[in-house]
Amino acid sequence: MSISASNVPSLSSVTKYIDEDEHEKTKMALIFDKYNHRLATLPKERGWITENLYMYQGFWHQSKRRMSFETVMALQDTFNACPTDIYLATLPKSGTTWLKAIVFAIVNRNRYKNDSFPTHPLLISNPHNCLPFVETEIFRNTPTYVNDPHSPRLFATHIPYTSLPRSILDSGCRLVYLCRNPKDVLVSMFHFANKLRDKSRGPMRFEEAFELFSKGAMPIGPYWDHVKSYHNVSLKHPTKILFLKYDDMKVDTVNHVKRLSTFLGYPFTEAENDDGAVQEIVRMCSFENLREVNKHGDLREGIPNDAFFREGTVGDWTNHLTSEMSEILDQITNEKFHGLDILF
Ligand code: PAP
Repeated sequence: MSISASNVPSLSSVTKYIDEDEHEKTKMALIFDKYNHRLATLPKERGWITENLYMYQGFWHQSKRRMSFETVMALQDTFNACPTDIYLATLPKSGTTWLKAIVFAIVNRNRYKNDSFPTHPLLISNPHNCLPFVETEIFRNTPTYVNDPHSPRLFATHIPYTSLPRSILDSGCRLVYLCRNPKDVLVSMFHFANKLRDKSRGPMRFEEAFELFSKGAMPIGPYWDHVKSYHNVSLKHPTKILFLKYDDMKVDTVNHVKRLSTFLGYPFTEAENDDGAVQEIVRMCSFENLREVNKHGDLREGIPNDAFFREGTVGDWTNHLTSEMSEILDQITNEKFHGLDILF
């Protein structure tokens, strides 16, 4: 399968979206049917949002969802990367939405330079619509916003490095990895799961989330293995893989936007620096601004736009974890990240 970049974003006719929805449903059904027989062979664990998680290639995945082991298998079998692609990789709840917004804004800044409020895509739509996941794009007929044919294709992914489609690994394209303090990831995932979980299962208790997280069983976890999979390669290929931390980005967003723009090959000119172009991107992609834009509507069935904007802070874990829970996670993190320069 090859996913090509679409042209100018247009909020076109309703008919197109109805067709697109039908196309997606059919394609999802085909992919699930093709790979679902593997389910019986995979280790199983209690799920956060869906009933179960299944271990594929050392990581826990949902089944029959856009983010699922079936999707990973389909991508591994069919996805064609281009050397000019840019990938943003994260474990869920590590700042994906924020990073998508920033990278979309950096790469497309000249394209929307003269647009007045509110025509910039980030001022009218969820960052997830502006920069798609490969996992969701695989089902689409016409790719979402993306870029013009002269820009690189921008994709995000939650897939661990070791399970990425071969063509991404071989293409030599650039990749940004963003990680976040495990305790804040746990808290963020806990709230997200309770928003999206099937009501018949009742709310998840924090103690249960903690227990599952600690043993690695969260969607696309274990947390530590996911982070390490990208950290290892970022050390070997620093010009191709940029390893960032949400916590650092919150402290100094301006310098991170500059660093990202240089890494991606879109450095700010002196004139742009003088004009405050960096600060403008920081402001547009701020938690407060994106939350305001996304306070209504749904991203897709059952996922409200506002589910991606909760607190947007560092350290909310102190309001959820007991000191004993905190110590247990510290101990696991120290062991798993021993000798690595990954500190929070
Ligand atoms: P995803 O992987 O499912 O797309 P992701 O965007 O990684 O989710 O995580 C959402 C978290 O990022 C939320 O954290 P919280 O639950 O601790 O609040 C959300 O608030 C935070 N977030 C979203 N947008 C921003 C932003 N612009 N700046 C900082 N944090 C943000």
